[in-house]
Amino acid sequence: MPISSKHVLFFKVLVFVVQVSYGQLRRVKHDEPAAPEQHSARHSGMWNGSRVGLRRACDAELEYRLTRLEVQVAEKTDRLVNELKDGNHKLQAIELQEEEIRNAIEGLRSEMNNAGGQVWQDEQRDAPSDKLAARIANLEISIKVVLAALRSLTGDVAGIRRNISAILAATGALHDEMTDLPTKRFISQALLDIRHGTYYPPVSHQMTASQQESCQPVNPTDCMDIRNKGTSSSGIYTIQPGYSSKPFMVFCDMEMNDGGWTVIQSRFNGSQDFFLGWADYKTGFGNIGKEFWLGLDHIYELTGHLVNELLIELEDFEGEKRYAQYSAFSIGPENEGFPLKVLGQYRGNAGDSLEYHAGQRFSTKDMDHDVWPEGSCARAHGGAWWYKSCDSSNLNGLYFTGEVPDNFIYKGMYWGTFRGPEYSLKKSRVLIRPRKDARSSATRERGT
Ligand SMILES: [Ca+2]
Repeated sequence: MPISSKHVLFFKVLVFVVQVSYGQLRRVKHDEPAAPEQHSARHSGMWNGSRVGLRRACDAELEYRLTRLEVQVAEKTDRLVNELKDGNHKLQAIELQEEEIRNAIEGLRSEMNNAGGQVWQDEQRDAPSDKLAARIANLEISIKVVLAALRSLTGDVAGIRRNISAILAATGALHDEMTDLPTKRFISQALLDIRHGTYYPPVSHQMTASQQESCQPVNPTDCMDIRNKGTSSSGIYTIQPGYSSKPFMVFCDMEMNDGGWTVIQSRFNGSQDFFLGWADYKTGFGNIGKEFWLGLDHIYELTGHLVNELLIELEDFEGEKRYAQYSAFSIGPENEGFPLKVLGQYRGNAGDSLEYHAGQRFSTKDMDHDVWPEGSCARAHGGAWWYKSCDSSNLNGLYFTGEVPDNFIYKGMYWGTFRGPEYSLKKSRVLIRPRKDARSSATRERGT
């Protein structure tokens, strides 16, 4: 049976109860004073006795109807709770019924009060009437409880309705996304079309600018990669190491010692200021074709996941050239302070003035990572390097022309084992290239 008709039936029962009670009480009220003889003639003939009997009959009738009403309210409560759980589409009907029940009960109570008041006025209050009044009060409390429960359930249903709306919205968005996803069959067909040169991306699968970029010819990963592909002239090239998010330009030396070297530092005339801060050393500065520092970010991208060789070329103002080569070189990421993580075996003729710095973090004049607690090596020695406490080389130091004044010892661009800290060199170049054995593991990483 549909909910609305059940409620209508209940309402009709209530109205019937109200009408019957009202009619009964009206008769009690009107008959009593107006026709005592008639009344007594129809019944026992004793006026006093008939008044008492009538009141008792009235109480009995009220008690019977109250009992029915109590049972019905109790049943109705259970049914309403169950039906509310069925779904919120019934909510409106229940809200309407709530109002009707309230009105019916209110009408019944007011009639009973009027009638009861009249009877009690005539007869003074006695025990049965008090009992009836108590039951009416209880009934009223029960109805209030039902109404409160209804309101609470109404709130729950409204919350559930909001949740369902949110879920429906999310489901709709998911469905939209799913319809935008290419199917396996679509991808297979597109690959076939690409192979036959007949592929045109549909509008919904147009590539973004960055996706189109990734379809451009792949950049070489470093200068060795360029040399391996047959280029043998030194110069500026664009590379993109495997762990770099975007390509950048470097100077490649393709002649020195079989070539394939990426230059990470170059100085030869002092035109570029090297006494700079962390941000500059991180991102790089200078002119790639002249004097420059490639940048710790790029050096990390080139060496952080692929062990390189390191080559340092030096020249003094007398034209004397020396070199220091290390079999392995790798630095760590910025959050570790770009440490000189790996420094392999030295060979060359400049002497080993870097071993002292192995394992140290990079320091600049505004970023003190050295192990000299009292001061800043970078500020004291006018450079930026993997200072310890402090240095045996300082290739990013101040640019002088040869011998430095006493108060500038250690502050020049020096290499301790070549001309010592009192002499500032003319030229310095720092170059890297992947170790031959590292290349094969790197190509495996790239899946080529
Ligand atoms: Ca310090």
